[in-house]
Amino acid sequence: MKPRHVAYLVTVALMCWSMPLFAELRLATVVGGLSAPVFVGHAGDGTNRLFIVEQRGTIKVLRPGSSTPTTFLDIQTKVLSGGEQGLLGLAFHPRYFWNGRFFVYYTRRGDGALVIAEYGASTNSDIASSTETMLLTIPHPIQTNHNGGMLAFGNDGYLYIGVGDGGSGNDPPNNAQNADVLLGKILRLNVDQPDPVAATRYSSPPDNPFVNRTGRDEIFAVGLRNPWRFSFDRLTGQQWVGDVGQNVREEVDTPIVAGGNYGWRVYEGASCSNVDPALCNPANFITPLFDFSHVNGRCSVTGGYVYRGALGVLASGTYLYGDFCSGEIFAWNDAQRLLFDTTMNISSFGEDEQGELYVVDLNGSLSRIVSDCSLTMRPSTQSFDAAGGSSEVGVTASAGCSWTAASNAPWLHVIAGARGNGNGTVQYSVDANASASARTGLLTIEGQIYIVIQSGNVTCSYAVSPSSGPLPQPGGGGIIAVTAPAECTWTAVSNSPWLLITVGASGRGNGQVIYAAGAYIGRAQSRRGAITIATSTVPVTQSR
Ligand SMILES: [Ca+2]
Ligand SMILES: [Ca+2]
Repeated sequence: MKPRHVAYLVTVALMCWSMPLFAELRLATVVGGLSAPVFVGHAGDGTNRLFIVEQRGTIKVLRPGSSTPTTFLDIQTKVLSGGEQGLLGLAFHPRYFWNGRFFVYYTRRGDGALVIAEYGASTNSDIASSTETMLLTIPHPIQTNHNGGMLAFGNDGYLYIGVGDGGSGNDPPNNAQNADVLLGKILRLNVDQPDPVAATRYSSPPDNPFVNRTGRDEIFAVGLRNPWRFSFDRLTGQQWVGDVGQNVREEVDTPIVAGGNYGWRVYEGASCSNVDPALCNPANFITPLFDFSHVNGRCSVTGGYVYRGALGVLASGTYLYGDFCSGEIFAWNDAQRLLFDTTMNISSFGEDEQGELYVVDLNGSLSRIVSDCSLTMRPSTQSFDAAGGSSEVGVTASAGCSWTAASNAPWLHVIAGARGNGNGTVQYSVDANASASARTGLLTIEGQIYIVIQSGNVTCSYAVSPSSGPLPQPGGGGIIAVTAPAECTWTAVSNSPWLLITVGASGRGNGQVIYAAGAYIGRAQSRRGAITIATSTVPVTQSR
Protein backbone atom coordinates (compact mmCIF):
# COMPACT_ATOMS: atom_id res chain seq x y z
CA MET A 1 0.00 0.00 0.00
CA LYS A 2 1.35 3.40 -0.98
CA PRO A 3 1.87 5.94 1.80
CA ARG A 4 -0.79 8.28 0.51
CA HIS A 5 -3.35 5.50 0.73
CA VAL A 6 -2.31 4.95 4.32
CA ALA A 7 -2.70 8.65 4.94
CA TYR A 8 -6.13 8.54 3.35
CA LEU A 9 -7.24 5.67 5.55
CA VAL A 10 -5.88 7.38 8.64
CA THR A 11 -7.78 10.52 7.70
CA VAL A 12 -11.00 8.58 7.23
CA ALA A 13 -10.45 6.78 10.52
CA LEU A 14 -9.86 10.07 12.32
CA MET A 15 -13.00 11.54 10.81
CA CYS A 16 -15.06 8.58 11.98
CA TRP A 17 -13.44 8.73 15.37
CA SER A 18 -13.83 12.43 16.10
CA MET A 19 -17.02 12.92 14.06
CA PRO A 20 -17.28 16.70 14.26
CA LEU A 21 -20.96 17.49 14.32
CA PHE A 22 -20.90 20.22 11.70
CA ALA A 23 -19.43 17.84 9.12
CA GLU A 24 -22.85 16.21 8.88
CA LEU A 25 -24.69 19.46 8.15
CA ARG A 26 -26.77 19.79 5.02
CA LEU A 27 -29.50 21.97 3.60
CA ALA A 28 -32.81 20.20 3.12
CA THR A 29 -35.30 21.90 0.80
CA VAL A 30 -38.60 22.44 2.62
CA VAL A 31 -40.51 24.08 -0.19
CA GLY A 32 -39.72 25.51 -3.64
CA GLY A 33 -41.67 27.44 -6.23
CA LEU A 34 -42.05 30.53 -4.06
CA SER A 35 -42.23 34.04 -5.48
CA ALA A 36 -39.21 36.04 -4.26
CA PRO A 37 -39.38 34.95 -0.59
CA VAL A 38 -37.69 37.37 1.81
CA PHE A 39 -38.49 36.03 5.28
CA VAL A 40 -39.71 33.00 7.24
CA GLY A 41 -40.96 32.86 10.81
CA HIS A 42 -43.47 31.29 13.13
CA ALA A 43 -46.49 32.44 15.12
CA GLY A 44 -45.43 31.01 18.47
CA ASP A 45 -48.92 29.54 18.85
CA GLY A 46 -48.02 25.88 19.20
CA THR A 47 -49.07 24.97 15.66
CA ASN A 48 -45.52 24.66 14.27
CA ARG A 49 -46.60 26.42 11.12
CA LEU A 50 -44.10 28.38 9.06
CA PHE A 51 -45.03 31.74 7.58
CA ILE A 52 -43.17 32.78 4.43
CA VAL A 53 -43.12 36.39 3.31
CA GLU A 54 -43.05 36.98 -0.45
CA GLN A 55 -41.71 40.33 -1.61
CA ARG A 56 -44.64 41.13 -3.94
CA GLY A 57 -47.02 41.34 -0.95
CA THR A 58 -48.15 37.87 0.08
CA ILE A 59 -47.61 35.74 3.16
CA LYS A 60 -47.79 31.99 2.74
CA VAL A 61 -48.49 29.54 5.55
CA LEU A 62 -47.01 26.05 5.59
CA ARG A 63 -48.39 23.38 7.90
CA PRO A 64 -45.80 21.03 9.45
CA GLY A 65 -45.05 18.14 7.13
CA SER A 66 -46.69 19.85 4.17
CA SER A 67 -44.82 21.01 1.07
CA THR A 68 -47.77 23.02 -0.25
CA PRO A 69 -48.04 26.49 1.25
CA THR A 70 -51.31 28.39 1.04
CA THR A 71 -52.01 32.13 1.14
CA PHE A 72 -52.32 33.57 4.64
CA LEU A 73 -52.43 37.25 3.62
CA ASP A 74 -52.39 39.05 0.26
CA ILE A 75 -51.75 42.81 0.29
CA GLN A 76 -50.24 43.12 -3.19
CA THR A 77 -52.51 46.07 -3.99
CA LYS A 78 -50.88 48.07 -1.18
CA VAL A 79 -47.25 47.08 -1.72
CA LEU A 80 -44.67 48.69 -3.99
CA SER A 81 -42.40 45.79 -4.90
CA GLY A 82 -39.10 45.41 -6.74
CA GLY A 83 -35.41 45.90 -6.01
CA GLU A 84 -35.16 46.50 -2.26
CA GLN A 85 -38.84 47.40 -1.96
CA GLY A 86 -41.78 45.16 -1.19
CA LEU A 87 -43.37 43.35 1.71
CA LEU A 88 -40.23 42.95 3.75
CA GLY A 89 -41.01 41.85 7.30
CA LEU A 90 -43.45 40.02 9.56
CA ALA A 91 -43.69 39.70 13.34
CA PHE A 92 -46.30 37.88 15.37
CA HIS A 93 -47.27 39.34 18.72
CA PRO A 94 -45.80 37.23 21.58
CA ARG A 95 -49.41 36.55 22.67
CA TYR A 96 -50.65 35.89 19.14
CA PHE A 97 -52.42 32.74 20.32
CA TRP A 98 -54.65 34.86 22.52
CA ASN A 99 -54.91 38.17 20.66
CA GLY A 100 -54.39 37.22 17.00
CA ARG A 101 -52.26 40.31 16.36
CA PHE A 102 -49.39 40.43 13.89
CA PHE A 103 -47.38 43.16 12.20
CA VAL A 104 -45.95 43.68 8.74
CA TYR A 105 -43.37 46.01 7.24
CA TYR A 106 -43.71 47.13 3.63
CA THR A 107 -42.99 49.91 1.16
CA ARG A 108 -46.21 51.60 0.11
CA ARG A 109 -47.48 51.80 -3.44
CA GLY A 110 -47.66 55.44 -4.58
CA ASP A 111 -45.04 57.12 -2.44
CA GLY A 112 -42.62 54.40 -1.29
CA ALA A 113 -43.21 55.25 2.36
CA LEU A 114 -42.20 52.64 4.93
CA VAL A 115 -45.30 51.23 6.58
CA ILE A 116 -45.58 49.29 9.82
CA ALA A 117 -49.14 47.97 9.93
CA GLU A 118 -51.12 45.60 12.09
CA TYR A 119 -53.27 42.73 10.86
CA GLY A 120 -55.23 40.11 12.74
CA ALA A 121 -56.28 36.49 12.70
CA SER A 122 -59.66 35.47 11.35
CA THR A 123 -61.89 32.53 12.28
CA ASN A 124 -59.87 30.43 9.79
CA SER A 125 -56.46 30.08 11.39
CA ASP A 126 -54.76 29.69 7.98
CA ILE A 127 -56.25 32.87 6.47
CA ALA A 128 -55.67 36.25 8.11
CA SER A 129 -58.21 39.04 8.22
CA SER A 130 -57.56 41.60 5.45
CA THR A 131 -58.35 44.56 7.73
CA GLU A 132 -55.33 46.80 8.09
CA THR A 133 -54.60 49.05 11.06
CA MET A 134 -51.82 51.56 10.42
CA LEU A 135 -49.24 51.71 13.20
CA LEU A 136 -46.45 53.89 11.84
CA THR A 137 -45.43 55.35 8.48
CA ILE A 138 -41.98 56.72 7.74
CA PRO A 139 -41.50 58.94 4.67
CA HIS A 140 -38.94 57.51 2.25
CA PRO A 141 -39.62 59.60 -0.85
CA ILE A 142 -36.38 59.98 -2.79
CA GLN A 143 -34.52 56.68 -3.12
CA THR A 144 -35.74 53.12 -3.56
CA ASN A 145 -32.91 51.47 -1.60
CA HIS A 146 -32.16 51.10 2.13
CA ASN A 147 -35.68 50.54 3.41
CA GLY A 148 -34.65 48.30 6.28
CA GLY A 149 -37.44 45.77 6.61
CA MET A 150 -37.08 43.77 9.82
CA LEU A 151 -39.38 43.80 12.79
CA ALA A 152 -39.41 41.42 15.74
CA PHE A 153 -40.48 41.34 19.34
CA GLY A 154 -37.75 41.36 21.97
CA ASN A 155 -37.90 39.31 25.13
CA ASP A 156 -39.09 42.55 26.81
CA GLY A 157 -42.33 42.34 24.80
CA TYR A 158 -41.57 45.46 22.75
CA LEU A 159 -41.59 45.59 18.95
CA TYR A 160 -38.17 46.39 17.46
CA ILE A 161 -37.94 47.76 13.92
CA GLY A 162 -34.86 48.08 11.70
CA VAL A 163 -35.08 51.14 9.44
CA GLY A 164 -32.65 51.91 6.59
CA ASP A 165 -30.92 55.27 6.18
CA GLY A 166 -33.10 56.53 3.33
CA GLY A 167 -30.90 55.37 0.50
CA SER A 168 -28.44 56.52 -2.14
CA GLY A 169 -24.77 56.11 -1.10
CA ASN A 170 -23.00 57.53 1.96
CA ASP A 171 -26.34 58.69 3.46
CA PRO A 172 -26.32 62.21 1.90
CA PRO A 173 -28.80 63.76 4.41
CA ASN A 174 -26.87 62.10 7.28
CA ASN A 175 -30.11 60.53 8.50
CA ALA A 176 -28.48 57.75 10.51
CA GLN A 177 -26.82 60.24 12.89
CA ASN A 178 -29.89 62.50 13.11
CA ALA A 179 -32.10 61.64 16.10
CA ASP A 180 -34.93 63.78 14.71
CA VAL A 181 -35.67 61.28 11.91
CA LEU A 182 -36.49 57.59 12.13
CA LEU A 183 -34.27 56.57 9.19
CA GLY A 184 -31.05 54.67 9.90
CA LYS A 185 -32.23 53.48 13.31
CA ILE A 186 -33.46 50.61 15.42
CA LEU A 187 -36.85 51.63 16.82
CA ARG A 188 -38.60 50.17 19.86
CA LEU A 189 -42.36 50.46 20.38
CA ASN A 190 -44.89 49.29 22.93
CA VAL A 191 -47.77 48.08 20.75
CA ASP A 192 -49.89 47.15 23.77
CA GLN A 193 -50.30 50.71 24.97
CA PRO A 194 -51.44 53.60 22.75
CA ASP A 195 -50.17 57.12 23.38
CA PRO A 196 -53.16 59.48 23.69
CA VAL A 197 -50.97 62.58 23.74
CA ALA A 198 -49.08 61.73 20.57
CA ALA A 199 -52.29 60.19 19.14
CA THR A 200 -50.44 57.01 18.13
CA ARG A 201 -51.60 53.41 18.44
CA TYR A 202 -48.26 52.63 20.08
CA SER A 203 -46.26 54.29 22.81
CA SER A 204 -42.53 54.69 23.23
CA PRO A 205 -41.24 52.79 26.28
CA PRO A 206 -40.21 55.35 28.92
CA ASP A 207 -36.63 54.06 28.93
CA ASN A 208 -36.17 54.65 25.21
CA PRO A 209 -33.11 56.92 25.02
CA PHE A 210 -34.73 60.02 23.49
CA VAL A 211 -37.81 60.17 25.69
CA ASN A 212 -37.95 63.52 27.55
CA ARG A 213 -35.11 64.92 25.48
CA THR A 214 -34.49 66.10 21.92
CA GLY A 215 -34.87 63.33 19.37
CA ARG A 216 -37.67 60.98 18.32
CA ASP A 217 -39.00 58.94 21.22
CA GLU A 218 -39.37 55.81 19.07
CA ILE A 219 -35.61 55.49 18.57
CA PHE A 220 -33.72 52.76 20.44
CA ALA A 221 -30.32 52.91 18.69
CA VAL A 222 -28.77 55.12 16.00
CA GLY A 223 -26.07 54.93 13.33
CA LEU A 224 -27.39 52.05 11.24
CA ARG A 225 -27.09 51.96 7.43
CA ASN A 226 -29.51 49.23 6.39
CA PRO A 227 -30.29 46.79 9.20
CA TRP A 228 -32.05 44.41 6.82
CA ARG A 229 -32.23 41.47 9.21
CA PHE A 230 -31.86 41.15 12.96
CA SER A 231 -32.90 38.64 15.59
CA PHE A 232 -33.07 38.04 19.30
CA ASP A 233 -31.29 35.12 20.94
CA ARG A 234 -34.31 33.22 22.28
CA LEU A 235 -32.37 32.15 25.35
CA THR A 236 -30.70 35.40 26.41
CA GLY A 237 -32.77 38.04 24.60
CA GLN A 238 -29.60 39.56 23.11
CA GLN A 239 -30.19 41.33 19.81
CA TRP A 240 -27.98 40.60 16.78
CA VAL A 241 -28.12 42.98 13.82
CA GLY A 242 -26.69 42.41 10.36
CA ASP A 243 -26.08 45.95 9.08
CA VAL A 244 -25.47 46.01 5.35
CA GLY A 245 -22.32 47.91 4.36
CA GLN A 246 -21.58 50.08 1.37
CA ASN A 247 -18.58 49.15 -0.80
CA VAL A 248 -16.11 47.75 1.69
CA ARG A 249 -17.30 46.12 4.94
CA GLU A 250 -20.28 44.03 6.12
CA GLU A 251 -20.94 44.04 9.85
CA VAL A 252 -22.75 42.27 12.66
CA ASP A 253 -23.61 44.33 15.74
CA THR A 254 -24.42 42.88 19.15
CA PRO A 255 -25.60 43.57 21.77
CA ILE A 256 -27.77 46.52 20.75
CA VAL A 257 -28.00 48.87 23.72
CA ALA A 258 -30.43 51.72 24.36
CA GLY A 259 -28.97 54.91 22.92
CA GLY A 260 -26.08 53.07 21.25
CA ASN A 261 -24.50 54.69 18.21
CA TYR A 262 -23.39 52.02 15.74
CA GLY A 263 -21.31 54.32 13.62
CA TRP A 264 -22.81 54.87 10.14
CA ARG A 265 -22.03 57.10 8.19
CA VAL A 266 -18.83 57.85 10.06
CA TYR A 267 -17.85 54.19 10.13
CA GLU A 268 -18.47 51.35 7.69
CA GLY A 269 -17.92 48.25 9.75
CA ALA A 270 -14.88 48.86 11.93
CA SER A 271 -13.31 51.15 9.31
CA CYS A 272 -13.52 54.91 9.01
CA SER A 273 -15.73 55.56 5.97
CA ASN A 274 -13.95 58.85 5.26
CA VAL A 275 -17.31 60.55 4.71
CA ASP A 276 -16.84 62.51 7.95
CA PRO A 277 -13.17 61.80 8.65
CA ALA A 278 -12.94 64.43 11.39
CA LEU A 279 -15.47 62.41 13.42
CA CYS A 280 -13.58 59.12 13.22
CA ASN A 281 -12.98 58.61 16.90
CA PRO A 282 -13.81 55.02 17.89
CA ALA A 283 -14.52 56.14 21.47
CA ASN A 284 -17.72 57.83 20.24
CA PHE A 285 -19.18 54.80 18.47
CA ILE A 286 -19.90 51.15 19.12
CA THR A 287 -17.85 48.97 16.80
CA PRO A 288 -19.34 45.78 15.40
CA LEU A 289 -18.75 42.43 17.06
CA PHE A 290 -17.15 41.53 13.74
CA ASP A 291 -17.12 42.63 10.13
CA PHE A 292 -15.97 41.11 6.85
CA SER A 293 -14.76 42.55 3.57
CA HIS A 294 -16.06 42.24 0.02
CA VAL A 295 -13.86 39.32 -1.00
CA ASN A 296 -15.05 36.14 -2.74
CA GLY A 297 -18.01 37.99 -4.23
CA ARG A 298 -19.39 39.05 -0.85
CA CYS A 299 -21.42 42.26 -0.95
CA SER A 300 -24.27 42.29 1.57
CA VAL A 301 -24.60 40.63 4.95
CA THR A 302 -27.83 38.80 5.74
CA GLY A 303 -28.18 38.75 9.51
CA GLY A 304 -29.30 35.47 11.01
CA TYR A 305 -30.05 33.73 14.28
CA VAL A 306 -28.39 32.31 17.35
CA TYR A 307 -29.03 28.59 17.31
CA ARG A 308 -30.87 27.27 20.37
CA GLY A 309 -32.69 24.35 18.78
CA ALA A 310 -33.24 21.15 20.73
CA LEU A 311 -32.05 18.93 17.86
CA GLY A 312 -28.45 20.03 18.35
CA VAL A 313 -27.83 20.68 14.66
CA LEU A 314 -25.33 23.37 15.64
CA ALA A 315 -23.65 24.00 18.96
CA SER A 316 -25.98 25.99 21.19
CA GLY A 317 -25.11 29.68 20.97
CA THR A 318 -23.76 29.54 17.41
CA TYR A 319 -24.75 32.59 15.35
CA LEU A 320 -25.71 31.68 11.79
CA TYR A 321 -25.62 34.35 9.06
CA GLY A 322 -24.70 34.75 5.41
CA ASP A 323 -23.97 36.94 2.42
CA PHE A 324 -26.65 37.74 -0.14
CA CYS A 325 -24.30 37.89 -3.12
CA SER A 326 -21.80 35.09 -2.47
CA GLY A 327 -24.41 32.64 -1.19
CA GLU A 328 -22.10 31.71 1.66
CA ILE A 329 -23.55 30.66 5.01
CA PHE A 330 -21.35 31.27 8.03
CA ALA A 331 -21.28 30.29 11.68
CA TRP A 332 -19.85 32.60 14.31
CA ASN A 333 -18.38 31.17 17.50
CA ASP A 334 -15.79 33.86 18.28
CA ALA A 335 -14.56 33.33 14.72
CA GLN A 336 -16.10 33.11 11.27
CA ARG A 337 -16.46 29.61 9.88
CA LEU A 338 -17.83 28.83 6.42
CA LEU A 339 -20.57 26.19 6.67
CA PHE A 340 -21.97 26.24 3.12
CA ASP A 341 -21.06 27.89 -0.15
CA THR A 342 -24.34 27.93 -2.06
CA THR A 343 -25.65 29.45 -5.29
CA MET A 344 -28.52 31.06 -3.38
CA ASN A 345 -29.33 34.73 -3.03
CA ILE A 346 -29.82 34.54 0.73
CA SER A 347 -32.57 37.02 1.55
CA SER A 348 -33.11 35.87 5.12
CA PHE A 349 -32.72 33.25 7.75
CA GLY A 350 -35.56 32.19 10.02
CA GLU A 351 -36.44 30.19 13.08
CA ASP A 352 -39.29 27.77 13.78
CA GLU A 353 -41.01 27.24 17.11
CA GLN A 354 -38.40 24.68 18.17
CA GLY A 355 -35.53 27.01 17.30
CA GLU A 356 -34.45 25.08 14.21
CA LEU A 357 -33.04 27.34 11.51
CA TYR A 358 -34.00 27.96 7.88
CA VAL A 359 -32.45 29.71 4.90
CA VAL A 360 -34.55 31.73 2.47
CA ASP A 361 -33.37 31.94 -1.16
CA LEU A 362 -34.81 34.92 -3.04
CA ASN A 363 -34.85 32.67 -6.12
CA GLY A 364 -37.81 30.82 -4.65
CA SER A 365 -36.93 28.19 -2.07
CA LEU A 366 -36.90 27.64 1.66
CA SER A 367 -34.38 25.21 3.16
CA ARG A 368 -33.78 23.89 6.62
CA ILE A 369 -30.39 23.29 8.18
CA VAL A 370 -30.26 19.69 9.30
CA SER A 371 -27.61 17.40 10.67
CA ASP A 372 -27.19 13.68 10.20
CA CYS A 373 -25.34 13.57 13.50
CA SER A 374 -27.61 15.33 15.94
CA LEU A 375 -27.19 15.29 19.69
CA THR A 376 -29.69 16.21 22.37
CA MET A 377 -29.72 16.23 26.16
CA ARG A 378 -32.52 15.63 28.62
CA PRO A 379 -32.90 17.58 30.79
CA SER A 380 -30.95 20.64 29.64
CA THR A 381 -30.44 22.11 33.09
CA GLN A 382 -30.45 21.12 36.77
CA SER A 383 -30.47 23.09 40.01
CA PHE A 384 -28.96 22.09 43.34
CA ASP A 385 -29.26 23.47 46.83
CA ALA A 386 -26.14 24.61 48.67
CA ALA A 387 -25.41 21.08 49.93
CA GLY A 388 -24.62 19.92 46.38
CA GLY A 389 -24.96 16.30 45.32
CA SER A 390 -24.85 14.28 42.14
CA SER A 391 -27.04 13.72 39.12
CA GLU A 392 -26.88 12.69 35.49
CA VAL A 393 -27.85 13.90 32.06
CA GLY A 394 -28.99 11.61 29.27
CA VAL A 395 -27.38 12.13 25.86
CA THR A 396 -29.23 11.04 22.73
CA ALA A 397 -27.04 10.87 19.64
CA SER A 398 -27.10 9.04 16.34
CA ALA A 399 -25.12 5.80 16.22
CA GLY A 400 -21.54 6.58 15.26
CA CYS A 401 -21.69 10.13 16.55
CA SER A 402 -19.09 10.43 19.28
CA TRP A 403 -19.00 13.13 21.92
CA THR A 404 -17.15 14.33 24.99
CA ALA A 405 -18.32 16.09 28.14
CA ALA A 406 -16.31 18.66 30.11
CA SER A 407 -16.99 20.99 33.04
CA ASN A 408 -16.00 24.67 33.21
CA ALA A 409 -16.20 24.95 37.01
CA PRO A 410 -13.90 23.51 39.73
CA TRP A 411 -16.94 22.56 41.85
CA LEU A 412 -18.68 20.65 39.03
CA HIS A 413 -17.14 17.25 38.27
CA VAL A 414 -17.82 14.74 35.51
CA ILE A 415 -17.56 11.43 37.36
CA ALA A 416 -18.63 9.02 34.59
CA GLY A 417 -19.44 9.20 30.91
CA ALA A 418 -16.92 11.85 29.87
CA ARG A 419 -16.88 10.18 26.45
CA GLY A 420 -19.59 8.43 24.51
CA ASN A 421 -20.70 7.28 21.10
CA GLY A 422 -24.39 7.28 20.27
CA ASN A 423 -26.73 7.29 23.25
CA GLY A 424 -25.19 7.57 26.70
CA THR A 425 -25.26 9.13 30.14
CA VAL A 426 -23.02 11.70 31.77
CA GLN A 427 -22.85 11.49 35.56
CA TYR A 428 -21.61 14.44 37.55
CA SER A 429 -21.28 15.75 41.08
CA VAL A 430 -21.64 19.19 42.61
CA ASP A 431 -19.57 20.27 45.65
CA ALA A 432 -21.19 22.01 48.60
CA ASN A 433 -21.43 25.78 48.20
CA ALA A 434 -20.10 27.59 51.29
CA SER A 435 -20.81 31.03 49.85
CA ALA A 436 -24.09 32.88 50.26
CA SER A 437 -24.12 33.57 46.51
CA ALA A 438 -25.70 31.32 43.91
CA ARG A 439 -23.38 30.01 41.17
CA THR A 440 -23.60 28.59 37.67
CA GLY A 441 -21.47 25.93 36.02
CA LEU A 442 -21.63 24.45 32.55
CA LEU A 443 -21.13 20.99 31.18
CA THR A 444 -20.24 21.24 27.51
CA ILE A 445 -21.18 18.15 25.59
CA GLU A 446 -20.00 18.31 21.97
CA GLY A 447 -20.51 22.05 21.86
CA GLN A 448 -23.91 21.97 23.54
CA ILE A 449 -24.36 23.42 26.98
CA TYR A 450 -25.92 21.81 30.02
CA ILE A 451 -26.46 24.32 32.80
CA VAL A 452 -25.93 23.48 36.47
CA ILE A 453 -27.02 26.13 38.94
CA GLN A 454 -26.56 25.99 42.69
CA SER A 455 -28.18 28.07 45.41
CA GLY A 456 -26.17 30.05 47.90
CA ASN A 457 -25.79 28.86 51.48
CA VAL A 458 -29.03 30.51 52.63
CA THR A 459 -32.52 29.30 53.41
CA CYS A 460 -34.51 29.26 50.19
CA SER A 461 -38.24 29.70 49.82
CA TYR A 462 -40.15 29.64 46.59
CA ALA A 463 -43.59 30.80 45.50
CA VAL A 464 -45.32 30.29 42.16
CA SER A 465 -48.35 31.99 40.64
CA PRO A 466 -50.84 30.97 39.37
CA SER A 467 -51.19 27.63 41.12
CA SER A 468 -52.78 25.88 38.16
CA GLY A 469 -52.94 26.34 34.40
CA PRO A 470 -55.90 25.57 32.15
CA LEU A 471 -55.17 25.16 28.43
CA PRO A 472 -57.79 25.25 25.68
CA GLN A 473 -58.27 22.35 23.27
CA PRO A 474 -56.66 24.08 20.23
CA GLY A 475 -53.44 24.51 22.18
CA GLY A 476 -51.77 27.53 23.69
CA GLY A 477 -49.59 28.44 26.57
CA GLY A 478 -49.25 30.12 29.91
CA ILE A 479 -46.87 31.91 32.20
CA ILE A 480 -45.96 30.98 35.77
CA ALA A 481 -44.27 33.68 37.86
CA VAL A 482 -41.59 32.42 40.25
CA THR A 483 -40.71 34.41 43.36
CA ALA A 484 -37.51 33.51 45.21
CA PRO A 485 -34.56 35.22 46.92
CA ALA A 486 -31.75 36.11 44.50
CA GLU A 487 -29.43 33.50 46.06
CA CYS A 488 -31.88 30.69 45.34
CA THR A 489 -31.92 28.62 42.16
CA TRP A 490 -34.67 26.50 40.67
CA THR A 491 -35.59 24.41 37.67
CA ALA A 492 -38.91 23.85 35.94
CA VAL A 493 -39.67 20.30 34.86
CA SER A 494 -42.68 19.02 32.94
CA ASN A 495 -43.99 15.55 33.68
CA SER A 496 -45.58 15.15 30.22
CA PRO A 497 -44.05 15.12 26.74
CA TRP A 498 -46.93 17.17 25.33
CA LEU A 499 -46.42 19.95 27.87
CA LEU A 500 -43.39 21.95 26.75
CA ILE A 501 -41.45 24.47 28.78
CA THR A 502 -40.43 27.07 26.22
CA VAL A 503 -38.84 29.67 28.49
CA GLY A 504 -37.41 29.41 31.99
CA ALA A 505 -36.33 25.78 32.35
CA SER A 506 -34.12 27.10 35.12
CA GLY A 507 -33.48 30.34 36.93
CA ARG A 508 -32.32 32.05 40.06
CA GLY A 509 -34.30 34.55 42.12
CA ASN A 510 -37.46 35.94 40.58
CA GLY A 511 -38.30 34.72 37.09
CA GLN A 512 -40.92 33.25 34.88
CA VAL A 513 -41.66 29.92 33.29
CA ILE A 514 -43.52 29.87 29.98
CA TYR A 515 -45.13 26.66 28.81
CA ALA A 516 -47.04 25.64 25.71
CA ALA A 517 -48.95 22.71 24.28
CA GLY A 518 -50.30 21.93 20.85
CA ALA A 519 -53.88 21.04 19.98
CA TYR A 520 -55.46 18.11 21.82
CA ILE A 521 -57.54 16.12 19.39
CA GLY A 522 -59.85 13.15 19.46
CA ARG A 523 -59.85 12.01 23.08
CA ALA A 524 -62.74 11.49 25.44
CA GLN A 525 -61.21 13.23 28.45
CA SER A 526 -59.09 16.28 29.11
CA ARG A 527 -55.41 15.58 29.66
CA ARG A 528 -53.50 16.43 32.78
CA GLY A 529 -49.87 17.35 33.16
CA ALA A 530 -47.84 19.24 35.70
CA ILE A 531 -44.85 21.51 35.92
CA THR A 532 -42.70 21.25 39.01
CA ILE A 533 -40.76 24.37 39.93
CA ALA A 534 -38.50 23.96 42.97
CA THR A 535 -40.86 22.72 45.71
CA SER A 536 -44.12 23.62 43.93
CA THR A 537 -46.09 21.60 41.43
CA VAL A 538 -48.47 23.43 39.09
CA PRO A 539 -51.11 21.19 37.48
CA VAL A 540 -51.90 22.00 33.84
CA THR A 541 -55.10 20.64 32.38
CA GLN A 542 -55.95 20.81 28.68
CA SER A 543 -59.59 20.62 27.65
CA ARG A 544 -60.75 17.84 25.34
CA1 LIG B 1 -37.76 62.98 22.46
CA1 LIG C 1 -21.66 50.27 12.24
